[in-house]
Amino acid sequence: MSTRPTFADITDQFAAQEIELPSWAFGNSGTRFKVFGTPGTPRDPFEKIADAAKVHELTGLAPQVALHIPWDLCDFDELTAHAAGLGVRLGTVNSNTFQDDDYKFGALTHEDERIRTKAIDAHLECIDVMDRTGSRDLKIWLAEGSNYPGQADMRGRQDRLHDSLSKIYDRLGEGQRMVLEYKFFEPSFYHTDVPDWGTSYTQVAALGDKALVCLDTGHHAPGTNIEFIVMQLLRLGKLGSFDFNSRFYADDDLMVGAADPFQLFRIIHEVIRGGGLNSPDIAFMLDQCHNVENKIEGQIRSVLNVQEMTARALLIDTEALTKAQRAGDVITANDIFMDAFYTDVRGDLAEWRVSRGLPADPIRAFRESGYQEQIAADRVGGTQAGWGA
Ligand code: PSV
Ligand code: MN
Ligand code: MN
Repeated sequence: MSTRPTFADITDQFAAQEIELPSWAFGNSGTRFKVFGTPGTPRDPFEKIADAAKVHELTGLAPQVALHIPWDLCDFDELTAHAAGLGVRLGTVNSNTFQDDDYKFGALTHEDERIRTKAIDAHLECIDVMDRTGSRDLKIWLAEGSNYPGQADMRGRQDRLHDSLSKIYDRLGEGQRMVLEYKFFEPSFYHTDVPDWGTSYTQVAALGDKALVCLDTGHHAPGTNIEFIVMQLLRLGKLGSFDFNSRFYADDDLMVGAADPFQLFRIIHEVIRGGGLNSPDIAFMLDQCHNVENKIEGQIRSVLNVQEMTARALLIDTEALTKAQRAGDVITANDIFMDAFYTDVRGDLAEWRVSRGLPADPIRAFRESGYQEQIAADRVGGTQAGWGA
């Protein structure tokens, strides 16, 4: 008798799925070259939240929105109420120490105590924001490093990073956490102060339980086995959050699942294997830019891609897989894995959505809703938000 789960067996598990949207995905952003503006792009954080809420309304998948400080500075009591009124919550607060001249040679690692203190204070202000919005996580991505051998004292920078992070960690309140994101290069090209999961892990492990690693799927060298890192961080209890996106070359920030759906499937398989699916301890976020595609549609497509690969990964016959693995039956083990990956769940998912009062095809529903035309007509005047505004 087959032990392969049916679609009906897995619905409860993906029904509970929540994916956090980044506020900056709704602004004009994309590349170092031309950023193409689009009519209807939000002019302030309130309009970004409204667009995010539309994604949630049509998919039921995205009840939380991450903020970026200072890009989203505003009255946070009003923003929190605005979000609640639209059926979403404010989520991860992302700090920004990469757009100020003072940070040319570093922020939390800077040799100059004045600048390092300024960078620490910027993070403490983010925690003040979290107190107001009820956000749990402070996400730290550092654009720090050097371009030339000999330019910087890598060891001293690592020590100062620890000291800076400790001061930020100490300010975290009850129930609040810090997640430290790594990235192997860019904007620095010789060395980066938090280039890999090992460095992030080392730094957060030295702080305590409230500090965890953030894994951005676009921040690895080509060919990296990302699902192995997912497995290891889950094993260590240190995976705090994902920044999902996909890449062909560098940190492309394209729609998750667009470049390599099989990689997304493999990552989610390890999430499930490690007990991380729907875990309240892991934030499943998108970190993307939409330069040429409609931004709201880009976010809808992305959350649906995550849902689709989750459903496929849940269809793996784990009992048979374990048996084949133990027996050293390589071909059968691989067949079982691939069989789930190749299962087309789109029809089942569409029916399931309808059974939950959601549109079968959320992108089509968005196009038919007239929302895009409405915001293009309404949002005239003011300055459109971009990556940095
Ligand atoms: C820059 O690489 C970056 O894409 C990081 O992934 C951050 O998470 C994001 O910007 C927002 O600060
Ligand atoms: Mn990221
Ligand atoms: Mn990135």
